[in-house]
Amino acid sequence: MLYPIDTLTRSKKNLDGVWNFQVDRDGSGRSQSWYNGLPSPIQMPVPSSYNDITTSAELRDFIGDVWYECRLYIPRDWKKDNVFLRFGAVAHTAEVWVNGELVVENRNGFLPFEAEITNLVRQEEKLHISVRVNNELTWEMLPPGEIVTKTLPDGRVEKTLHQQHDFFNYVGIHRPVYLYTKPDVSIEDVVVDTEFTGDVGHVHVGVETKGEAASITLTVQNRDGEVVAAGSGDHATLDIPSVQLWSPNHPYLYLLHCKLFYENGELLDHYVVSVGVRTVEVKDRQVWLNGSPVYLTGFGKHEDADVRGKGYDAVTNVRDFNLMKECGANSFRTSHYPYAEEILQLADEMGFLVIDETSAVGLLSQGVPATGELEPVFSNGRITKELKNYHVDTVRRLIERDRNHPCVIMWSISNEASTMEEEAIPYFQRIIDEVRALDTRPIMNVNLMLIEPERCEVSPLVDVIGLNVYFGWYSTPGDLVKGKEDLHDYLSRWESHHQQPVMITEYGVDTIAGLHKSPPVMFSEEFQVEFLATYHAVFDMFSNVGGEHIWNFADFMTKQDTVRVDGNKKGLFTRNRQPKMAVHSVRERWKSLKVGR
Ligand code: GCB
Repeated sequence: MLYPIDTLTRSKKNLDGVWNFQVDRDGSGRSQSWYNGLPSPIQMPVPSSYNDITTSAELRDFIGDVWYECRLYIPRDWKKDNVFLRFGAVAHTAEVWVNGELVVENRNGFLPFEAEITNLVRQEEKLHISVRVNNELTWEMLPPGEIVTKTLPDGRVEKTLHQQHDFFNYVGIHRPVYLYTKPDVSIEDVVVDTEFTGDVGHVHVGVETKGEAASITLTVQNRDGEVVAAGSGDHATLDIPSVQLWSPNHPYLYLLHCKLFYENGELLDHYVVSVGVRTVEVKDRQVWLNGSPVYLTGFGKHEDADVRGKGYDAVTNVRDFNLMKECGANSFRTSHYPYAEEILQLADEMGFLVIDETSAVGLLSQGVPATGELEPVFSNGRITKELKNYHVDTVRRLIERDRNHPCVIMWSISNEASTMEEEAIPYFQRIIDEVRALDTRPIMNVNLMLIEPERCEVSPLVDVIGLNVYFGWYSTPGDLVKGKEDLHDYLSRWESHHQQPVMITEYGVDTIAGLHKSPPVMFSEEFQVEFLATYHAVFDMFSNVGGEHIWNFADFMTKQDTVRVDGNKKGLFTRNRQPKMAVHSVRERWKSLKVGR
């Protein structure tokens, strides 16, 4: 599904703004035909999570259905085109009606979906779009979770969400909503892959079309608008002489124009893709970019901001990227779900290497113990065929959505699954087979520190091993001497048992901005500085460590819990995107690190 853009043959209309909204307390909205109009709506911004927009604790923690609606006119000049309605993401499940007709259902809170509504468009009347959104998690979807219901003495049903992850279960219409047009004979998909020999860049292009076109032309323009390569047909390799390679320090993007023509030369469809020429591979226990080893510096992030929750917000994103550049980060992981397409577009433009993660977070026993034994989930029937199919569908949709982005260098298939079970092998093999059938990028799986290197069944199947490590925090809290020893021992064991590079995908400590302690104690800014420095010294002892991502870029909201003070405070920045003290020493380190170490 191509991202909607304006071209010579296509138009789009952004529907973001203030929509009508209503909570469906007893789940009767559908039987009462709320898709024809909400009885007593309030105002709700789109895109945004709805949870923090009002002052109601009931709405923040509500479990069940809510409804959104908006009405609009279709532009006159769209009459002859096919019209599509596209949602960037709605968490977690959605049903969409247009003019009272159900047009699409979606069960994935982090990926786009759309419906063709050409037949429902009446030019002289307003279009009525209605969306039912549900935020319940089950073990047949990702992220997994469970709703436990209890009937109270007064007959009311109380629902409690048991989730596997710590980030707040923000929900709503989270990403931009578009109406867009597509001609009858159209470009349905474009797949781009790049490599280079010497100073010639090779852009391999595959174009999928619908309908009968007489010819397809492909041209590559440089930043100055000059055509630097051209070809034709639905499969072609375009060679760019004196190519400018894409990298974090030089995020050079070309524009690939694909055009479909009728026999008489009439233009039928036109689509444009940004192309960064670069290669990624894993060899000699390192990640290589454009033929040289690259050491990843950066963060695990979240789509999270005050008031907006997980709603897409360009202001926050550009600020985040500026802060990351400023402290020497060259990369980030989309922990723990696919981020908005607009974020990847920005990463292409500003130059960040992205580890693109699925929403498979927490395929583990309920309530992960910080230390000790994990209960099985793959061997006790917890992980079902439905969940596996959902995971396969997620990686397929993720790759189809993101594969043209030069910023994406790796797929992360899960975060903190129970990978010491033998039964995890066929499950993950199926996911990995799906990824490999669709794309050539390296695959990573991320382990929590309870996974023993000698017993991890999934690591042998992947190209890069992600490790989340919190020794001296969740184990031996506050003791960095022991924490350092344990980290060293853990990394040594990974080094001797596995041949792949290891990426430190998480390390960090909760830190209250403004809390100062000497000598350092947990939660103080001094402790965060010391913890990070201690870890960095250990990473530098291992040549198989291919990168370090601090957990987290910024403080973020979690469910209410005794171990969280107004959210997870492991950010290097506050939730308002202001620096904590540790930013300075991290910047000094990352700016002085040699790319390949
Ligand atoms: C982890 C999880 C991450 C949590 C983090 C923490 O291992 O992957 O989602 O937020 O620990 O701070 O506890």
